[in-house]
Amino acid sequence: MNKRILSIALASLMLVPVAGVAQKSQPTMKDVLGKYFLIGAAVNVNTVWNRDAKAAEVVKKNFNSIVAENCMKGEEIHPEENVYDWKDADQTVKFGEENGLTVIGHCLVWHSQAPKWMFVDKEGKTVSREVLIDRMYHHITEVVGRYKGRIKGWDVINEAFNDDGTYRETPYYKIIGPEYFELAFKFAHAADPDAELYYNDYSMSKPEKREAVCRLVRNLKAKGCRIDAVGMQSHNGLDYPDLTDYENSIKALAKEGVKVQFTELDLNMLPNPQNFGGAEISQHANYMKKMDPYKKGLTKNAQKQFNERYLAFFKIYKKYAKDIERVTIWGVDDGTSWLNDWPIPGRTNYGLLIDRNYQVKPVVKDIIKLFE
Ligand code: 9MR
Repeated sequence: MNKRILSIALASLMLVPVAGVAQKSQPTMKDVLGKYFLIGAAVNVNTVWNRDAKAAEVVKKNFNSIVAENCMKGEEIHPEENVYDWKDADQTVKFGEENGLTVIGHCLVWHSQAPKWMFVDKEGKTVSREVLIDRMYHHITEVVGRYKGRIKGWDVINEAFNDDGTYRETPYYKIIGPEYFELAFKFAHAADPDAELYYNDYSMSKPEKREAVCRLVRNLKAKGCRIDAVGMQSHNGLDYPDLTDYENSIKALAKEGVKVQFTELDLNMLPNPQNFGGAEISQHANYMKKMDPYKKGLTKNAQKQFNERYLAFFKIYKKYAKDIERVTIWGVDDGTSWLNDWPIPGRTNYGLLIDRNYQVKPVVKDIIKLFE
């Protein structure tokens, strides 16, 4: 071998291990946080069908769990009384299974995005209690039954309390009465006895709401219902929720004997109109330039606040890891996050841990360090 060939051969030998080592030395969230709890993302249909291939890659690399952002909601999956549209939901479950991701189901009973036909008869008149119970039974039985053994757990009821702890006056509540909670959990359990069952809500750190949900857990248990965990959605902002209140909710729920999940974590970086917060989807305000200050990117100061706030939440998740079953980010990347359109449409928000170019944000390294 002459000298030139020898030096090329040596150089290429050196490159291979160097590249290999470089890849291995970058653990992702699922590698490290995954030892404590499930770490997930809400996925949309473009991701699971690989139409957004970059999003699909980012999910596979960084997370070990998924939940459908929209396609398992009543309106989508059950558009008419005896008509189900399974294709996107089937694909979501398939995407999860093919990539070793634990699949979570969202959501069975929710007043918002409920199928339009659910609460009225053919003449448009409100249905009777018996009819609605029957419809709820069929909906839950079909949807949960179809994915029996393939979905780890279901958000059985979503957002059923007001922030002051009173029952939200949903059609389910008005037509059936508070008994609908127990019925929904029983129907879901019968359809897949091995599936975990959850109650899920936003603004869960508000003391009145926390107390109402703890009471719900006690009532359900007293009635012999299965309930494994409560989801604190965690659509957070820079100045809400109060972290002590947040921790108090984790403690209170754990005391009731259920696991805690952070089911829809994100961090709203934009100014909110007065009295907005939580995730009340019906809230809406018109676009104003001054409410959209970071079109070209966060300022240094805002970036610093973003990092510190995310770290504060993950410190709490580490502290209470034994009580926590799952942390799920609500979306994959900033570009497709619902926060760009709520409560003001068309803004540029930065609430997630993956940016618009599908790059994992720098704070993730520090989050990972917390758990190493
Ligand atoms: O992120 C979802 C968005 O794409 C939908 O338009 C919206 C409509 O209901 O629902 C969003 O997800 C909500 C979730 O299902 C329940 N908690 C609040 C979430 C944000 O609104």
